[in-house]
Amino acid sequence: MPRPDPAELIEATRRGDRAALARLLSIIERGGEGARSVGRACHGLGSDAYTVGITGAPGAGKSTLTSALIDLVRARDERVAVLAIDPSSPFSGGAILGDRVRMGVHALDEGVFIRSMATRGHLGGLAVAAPEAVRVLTAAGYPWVLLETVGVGQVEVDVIGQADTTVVVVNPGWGDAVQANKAGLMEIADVFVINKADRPGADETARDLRRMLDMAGAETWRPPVVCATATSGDGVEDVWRAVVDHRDHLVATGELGERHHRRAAEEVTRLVAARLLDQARALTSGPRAAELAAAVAAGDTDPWTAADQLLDESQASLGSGDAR
Ligand SMILES: Nc1nc2c(ncn2[C@@H]2O[C@H](COP(=O)(O)OP(=O)(O)O)[C@@H](O)[C@H]2O)c(=O)[nH]1
Ligand SMILES: [Mg+2]
Repeated sequence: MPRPDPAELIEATRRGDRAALARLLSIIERGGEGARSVGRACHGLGSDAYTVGITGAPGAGKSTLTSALIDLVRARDERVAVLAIDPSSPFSGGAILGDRVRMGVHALDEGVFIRSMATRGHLGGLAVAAPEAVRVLTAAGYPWVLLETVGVGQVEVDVIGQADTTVVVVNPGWGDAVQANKAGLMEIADVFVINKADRPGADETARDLRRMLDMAGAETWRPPVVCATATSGDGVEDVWRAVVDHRDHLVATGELGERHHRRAAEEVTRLVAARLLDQARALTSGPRAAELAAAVAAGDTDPWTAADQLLDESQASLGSGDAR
């Protein structure tokens, strides 16, 4: 198969070619120069998709809720894309496979695009890839992008922090609320959903959560706590209404623009950090680095001096025009 030209793929994507869209996302996932050129070419195409992050512990019902939300958005005749983000497991991961099966009901709907994304294999890879993927989906004309991710670690919190509205899904029982708090999800939640409200204890959990929010103090937006049963669809309308209310709030207060500005700054920072890390790896893998490491090991010099020396020498060679 000939190597696809990103510009052609983007054009095809904008005509509604889903296979081309899938290929663009694969390029994004692989990272490197290919991802960069796709990102550049997509930038500024289409009006921004509104991104809704859906996070919570494994098994909380994120995929089921996402699927129910897709139904709702489709009933309003709007198109929607879903990125199921799994930083830990490759495509063979059981959870993602399960999601595919569950979301299979939407597979034949042209207005729905569902994609799983795995890590690029390096720290922060997904945090870099996610906004690029959203950019591609924006170019493809999806007004809504749902990001499903397990809210367990810093990478996940970073990814979800890029959503316009973040929905944190917990289940009845005090443990979940405490867990969400510990995982740092409390600060990033714009909407709380107590899913599996068909089980006992949902009202108590809602009360506990509201109390925790009260203690968190005054913000311009107080995250609503919504009870839902994703499997039956009960309360899913309320979840979507809370999301739309939050969006309206962000627009009315100008916060949406501020969030975009902050995210743009963070994206630039991440890109700079990634480049510098590449440079650091190159710098520390050469013969000179090995020589200095040997000197540190032998006790002839200390690691700080060695690092300074390596950096100074690379600066000097940059100055003399040796390197790029
Ligand atoms: N009783 C009940 N079970 C639910 C509800 N929502 C999801 N589940 C079940 O919980 C399990 C995990 O759901 P899933 O959507 O895969 O969770 P995820 O890991 O957060 O994506 C599945 O067996 C679902 O059928 C609900 O509202 N009530
Ligand atoms: Mg899931």
